[in-house]
Amino acid sequence: MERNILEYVRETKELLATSEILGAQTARAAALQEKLEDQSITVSVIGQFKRGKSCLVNALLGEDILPTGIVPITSAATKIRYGEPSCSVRFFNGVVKEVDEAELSHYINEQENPGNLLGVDCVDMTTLSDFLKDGLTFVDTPGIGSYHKNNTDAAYAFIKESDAVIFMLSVDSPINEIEIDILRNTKEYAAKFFFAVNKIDTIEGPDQAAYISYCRNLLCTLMGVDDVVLFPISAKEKTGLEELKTALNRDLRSKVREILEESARLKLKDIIANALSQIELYWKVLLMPPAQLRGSLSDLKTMLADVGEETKQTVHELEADRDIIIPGLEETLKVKLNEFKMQLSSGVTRIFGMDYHYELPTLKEGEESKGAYRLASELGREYLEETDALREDLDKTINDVLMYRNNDTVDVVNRIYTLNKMTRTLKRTARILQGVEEENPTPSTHPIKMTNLCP
Ligand SMILES: Nc1nc2c(ncn2[C@@H]2O[C@H](COP(=O)(O)OP(=O)(O)OP(=O)(O)O)[C@@H](O)[C@H]2O)c(=O)[nH]1
Ligand SMILES: [Mg+2]
Repeated sequence: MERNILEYVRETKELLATSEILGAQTARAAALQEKLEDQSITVSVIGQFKRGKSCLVNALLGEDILPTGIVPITSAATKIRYGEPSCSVRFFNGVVKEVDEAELSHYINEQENPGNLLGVDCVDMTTLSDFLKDGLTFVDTPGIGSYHKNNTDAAYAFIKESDAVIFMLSVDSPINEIEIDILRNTKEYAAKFFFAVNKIDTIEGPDQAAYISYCRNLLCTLMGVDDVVLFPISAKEKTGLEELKTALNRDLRSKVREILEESARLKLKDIIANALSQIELYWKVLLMPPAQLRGSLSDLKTMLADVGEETKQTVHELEADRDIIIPGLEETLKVKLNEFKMQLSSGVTRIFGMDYHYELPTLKEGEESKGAYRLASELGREYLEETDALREDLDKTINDVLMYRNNDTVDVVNRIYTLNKMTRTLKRTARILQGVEEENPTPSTHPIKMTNLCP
């Protein structure tokens, strides 16, 4: 590509930001732009459950940071960067809690936090391991394919963020369907692969050679290449790690730019594909038969009324303590407001099949309120006002969407025109990213016909 991938990411982000329905993809494009500007590489260890991923991360860092075990363990991704030791848990509701490293297991161990009841999104850690120097972010992901589906979902969600991947196999089970599926999926997002075959300490020389040769042949077929390098290791006995480290140092640190560009190209393609399907869904809502639309609108009104009632109930309970100052109440209500936004988003997705996201502010748990202490009744009233504003905002947005159906106004035609223009630009960028379209073709001489406005 002649133009820099960063330019495409920036342009796409600006284009997506002009539409009120593409908030989630705009946020992804913004994060991608930031990552490219920072030149930081994310390397994830991924694979089926119990392959020894967490053991490998501990061994590479030279510290037993992550919980490991014989039963399914890791339930959330842990991102580890270079820096003075720190550890914080990020929850889905936007709360970030600083924790002691020794407490980590309480949050990301399937056995201690079953089904991720605590709602942990991921963990951010920093440690002074030399291996992490030069902007490398190392990630331990949950195991895929165990009975605990939440771990599989969390791992797949994280694969999208990886630039390079250590794909973890193990000699105790030959490559299976689940692993083939993980590999197929990861190829869509990651630019560089390292294949590690773990638990090599459990088999003898001739069996090792036969196993490695079998894996190599199969991986060549799956990756569509003539050769792949495999790293036989024992994360437990700490053997074979130097070879893997040398390859990681050589291939990652010296090729940061190439890897990031290739990874950004794959990710931008995915962002565009998601944005296009979002626009398609939007059209579906617009073209819904009137009876179905009436049903969906009435479901929306019911949903908004229900959440409104719940909020009133919460505030009513606070009113009982109206003249009391309750420590920590302000923070609790901020968390509740984030949860309220998540509730509205999932309601719209359920009713209209349209992805809808509010930005969730990151909240530090237990942070001392800077201002004076406030009465419970005062905070309750503010909370009610904010949730009412959110409900009205959602009602208005959906009504704006319906305005598209009113064929009389010039405004409607303009908006449809803009959406179509956006669709064409996104499709063209996707084709350039795939290398099937020139970057600077001669401009089309055909004017756009108003009769071609609908996709
Ligand atoms: N013999 C042997 N056992 C290992 C090796 N590496 C890991 N194990 C064992 O394999 C089990 C699983 O290790 P983990 O690191 O928890 O595996 P994981 O892939 O992170 O597991 P999940 O997070 O549940 O997906 C533990 O009992 C480890 O002691 C190895 O190289 N050799
Ligand atoms: Mg693990």
